[in-house]
Amino acid sequence: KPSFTWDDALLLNDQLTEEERMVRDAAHAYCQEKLLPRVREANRHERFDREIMTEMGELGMLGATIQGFGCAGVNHVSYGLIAREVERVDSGYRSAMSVQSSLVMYPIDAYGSTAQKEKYLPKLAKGEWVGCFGLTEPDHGSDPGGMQTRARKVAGGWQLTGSKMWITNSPIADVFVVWAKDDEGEIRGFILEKGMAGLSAPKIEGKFSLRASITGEIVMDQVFVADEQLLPGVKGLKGPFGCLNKARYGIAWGAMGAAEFCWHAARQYTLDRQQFGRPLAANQLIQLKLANMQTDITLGLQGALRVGRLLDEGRGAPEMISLIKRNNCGKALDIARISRDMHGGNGISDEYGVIRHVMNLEAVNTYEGTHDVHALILGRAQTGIQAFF
Ligand code: TGC
Ligand code: FAD
Repeated sequence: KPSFTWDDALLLNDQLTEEERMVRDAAHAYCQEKLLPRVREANRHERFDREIMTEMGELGMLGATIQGFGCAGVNHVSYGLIAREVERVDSGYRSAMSVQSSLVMYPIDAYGSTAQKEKYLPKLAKGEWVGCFGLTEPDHGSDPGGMQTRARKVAGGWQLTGSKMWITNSPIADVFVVWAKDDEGEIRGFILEKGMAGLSAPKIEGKFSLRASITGEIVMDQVFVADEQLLPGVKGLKGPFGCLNKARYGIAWGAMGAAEFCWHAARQYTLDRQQFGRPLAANQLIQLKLANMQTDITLGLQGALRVGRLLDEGRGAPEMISLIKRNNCGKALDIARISRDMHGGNGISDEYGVIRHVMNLEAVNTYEGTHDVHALILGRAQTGIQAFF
């Protein structure tokens, strides 16, 4: 009979091209050799090692789908495979990578002027500059359309005032892609730079999730931004949402990487650990949990691969991305919690890594559109009725 591979049940590997496998293997090697040894201390001490951006840049992992400007120019499936390998180690490292790629480099490439692309993309691709993306505000998270940040037109440019909250990378960012409403109430994108008068990015302390990623605010007090810093190619919410499509897609792959770590850890732990005179893995309840993990991860990866192929063909709709972002993040969080339980008391120690993934996936399930907000997007798409308000 045909053989069965327990950790690649539907033979995802066979569905990849030679080039995609090479990208995945290079990302896997870097993540296991360079990121994994750092992550426990980084998580314990809430520290993000800035060098990581330079290392990722050297490997072509930043803005990987962009053509030219020193970027790798790979397809969406390869980008997803990179996200899966990075998040297998830690969601915080994937956060840093995906914000730089999908939320900073992508809008500059998609909506920016030639001068903006030439100025920013090569340095961001190398990790010489770090970027952040400011959409969420203290009083507007799920409803970014209600944002209060204002861009007033003044001679030669714009004056930005307002604050952004929960911004990945902001305290160490050189480049800030910020969304604000203009005098007509239209949402516009601006590129700000570290050091501009009136701009600050204080760190948010005390996170119990994504501790290896740095998060902060963006505070803008009448920041003057020259006309050439406006992203000319887009107006309205579709600007930031266009970026979110890319990032949410990567998260759907990434969350499965974190889930795979937790599943493999649970399998190995329950094979090794003896209770009642035999391995934990000999119990039906344990095998049921492992089978559920295997099923959810296998299907989640197949969904992500399918959407990646559709994006590469230009047929990937935002609702498809909502479906896989919601499903894969929710399933990954469940898997991480169950794996933690299967590790017993050891499961709460960071020696085993699983509790770190549980804590991380709480944020991953919330950012880039919460689990329930994506349900509302899918509900609207099938009923035609908007249930947000
Ligand atoms: P709605 O009326 O639905 O749409 C307004 C305009 O936007 C267009 N649009 C999209 N365009 C492209 N892609 C999408 N996914 C789009 N979704 C909507 C839409 O066609 C319309 O265009 P137009 O031309 O007709 O004006 O807007 P709404 O205000 O009713 O939206 C509601 C809702 C809930 C769907 C939306 O606001 C939402 O998705 N909320 C979640 C917010 C969110 O995801 N925030 C993420 C912040 S960034 C982040 O979390 C980074 S974490 C990164 C990390 O560390 O990894
Ligand atoms: P809220 O919108 O207040 O939601 C609270 C709860 O209410 C949720 O359960 C939600 O599902 C529910 N809810 C909201 N509206 C409805 C409704 N209509 N019907 C039913 N339920 C509803 N943002 C950025 O712009 N850039 C970043 O780089 C970034 N990085 C982040 C990093 C971290 C670690 C975190 C935690 C967040 C980050 N975010 C970032 C913000 C993130 O996108 C928001 O936290 C998220 O969109 C949810 O917004 P909120 O926190 O204001 O929650």
